Amino acid sequence: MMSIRHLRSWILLLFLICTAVLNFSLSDPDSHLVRKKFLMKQKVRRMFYHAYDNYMKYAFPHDELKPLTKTFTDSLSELGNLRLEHLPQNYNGSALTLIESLSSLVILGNNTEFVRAVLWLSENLTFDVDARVNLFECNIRVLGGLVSAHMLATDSRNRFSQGTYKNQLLILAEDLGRRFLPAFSTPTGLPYAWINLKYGVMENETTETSTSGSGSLILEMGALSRLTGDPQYEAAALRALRKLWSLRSSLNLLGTTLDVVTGKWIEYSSGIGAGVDSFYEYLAKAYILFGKDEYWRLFQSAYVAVQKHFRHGPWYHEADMRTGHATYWQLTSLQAFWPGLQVLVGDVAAANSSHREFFKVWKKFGVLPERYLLDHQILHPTEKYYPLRPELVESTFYLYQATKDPWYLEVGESIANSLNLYTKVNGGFASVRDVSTMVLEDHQHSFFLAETCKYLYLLYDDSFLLDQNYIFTTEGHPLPVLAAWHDRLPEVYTSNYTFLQRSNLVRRTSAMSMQICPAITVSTNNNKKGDQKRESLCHVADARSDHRCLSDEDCGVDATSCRRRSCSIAGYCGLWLFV
Ligand code: DMJ
Repeated sequence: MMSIRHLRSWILLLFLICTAVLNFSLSDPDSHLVRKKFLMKQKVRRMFYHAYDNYMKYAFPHDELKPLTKTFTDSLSELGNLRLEHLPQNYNGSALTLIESLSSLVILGNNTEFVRAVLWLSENLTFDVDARVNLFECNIRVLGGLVSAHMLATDSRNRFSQGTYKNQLLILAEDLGRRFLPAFSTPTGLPYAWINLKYGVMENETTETSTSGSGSLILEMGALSRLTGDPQYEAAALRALRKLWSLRSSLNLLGTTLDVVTGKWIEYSSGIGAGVDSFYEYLAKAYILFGKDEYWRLFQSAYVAVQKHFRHGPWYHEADMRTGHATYWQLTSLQAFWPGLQVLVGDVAAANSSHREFFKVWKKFGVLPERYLLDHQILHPTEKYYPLRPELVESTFYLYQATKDPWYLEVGESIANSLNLYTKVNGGFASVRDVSTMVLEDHQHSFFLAETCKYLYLLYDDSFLLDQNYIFTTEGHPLPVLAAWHDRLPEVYTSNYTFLQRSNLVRRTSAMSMQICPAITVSTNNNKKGDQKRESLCHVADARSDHRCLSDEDCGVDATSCRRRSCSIAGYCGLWLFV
């Protein structure tokens, strides 16, 4: 038996060792970072469960939580339905927030709850409901949520006990996908924006749709086709995307809204925000997921046109697709996803400079207002709200993946602190109705769980990304990049892998690193010596090799910051006259 004196000495020794270890770790910047990440990850985990548990308690199986009154809203038919038309009579929700939470539960490592949720959905979810829904919203939230969760349920990690999972989520996803198809029966192949899940396209349905609504369905519908072996979903989405691209202007710009029957543009002004955003995003991500050169070509032309015509320093204004002339000088909170997309294509410097400006506006108000008038530096008179959107933290996550600059961890911390300070209430997280007063609104949007919390968490713990490369849909649902789905894997990515040797295991530092496009070599002539290295996709080389120019158009875009190059009076391309 150990004497009391001996025990005391052991305790003292243990105490001294712990203090020494703690002192050492506090003075070591690396372990300071590890500790910070750990604490932040715990904080974000608490945020997610505060939102999730309250949803499950007060709203499930309805669509979304009303956190102030601790009730629910069956909002699937309200998404994108600003005038709240044709709301269903007998619709009791589709557990929207639960579907949106599935992939986040996996990323947070909660397989037990994931399995419970999947089994509940398998037994209870039906799409045979008389509800008119927005095709785009239903695609990114419900179809995307189901397809992604199906892939997570069937990956090598065996989350289910033997035989319990029998592709139930895929069966539900296919049922939903089939209900989408009548929307595509238009003369142009562009889908109607609205579809009744039970009855198809309704009589006298509006023929107006948006660029993002009709042109960014390819990830979810493509994945559905690959998983089911039924090509019609991918074919419908691709046909719509090609048609949309064929309607671009001579400047390679698209408008915001158009008619699905005539294919005529309705709103010629557009930017990178509402109504257009995910169109660009899906061209790049479709290339990453499926490896088709066509997506890359389209993306490259579209991206360069955006950089040329919308970009003004770190900001992006809106412009008329026909002339490229600026229309609205506004920051919209949806635009904040753009730096994240830029990271994916290697344009990190430009991403960083825009991200900093968005964050300045976040700091100014405490959250990001929906619309901010850049020319007057004031809030838009009516769109002063912040509905818990994820875009800024999404870009912060991508930038941290690309740079590992700890400053982005601080940005994430500041975002999390604001969310806790201004939007956390007893019954969940509430949207902000007016960022100038911080008056709240009784709504916790499902994307808060699908995206905001997920990207915040991944910023501090990206272990989910270590063994598998994923792309995230526009709603934050991960889809694995698989050689079997990809036209060019593995050779297209192998040279860019970053490896880390860890106890005999060769692992990538992060699977996201595979997606960052390296400098691209462009052949300027048949002779190899003429090859030029471009810093990124953003760089448009001078049209003429002697750098002489007749107009600004001849001068391309500078890669480092994507500044537009201009033609001097003397007829030479240069940055000294950039706009
Ligand atoms: C989400 O539904 C998606 O991120 C979509 O692409 C844009 N809007 C919301 C979040 O703000």
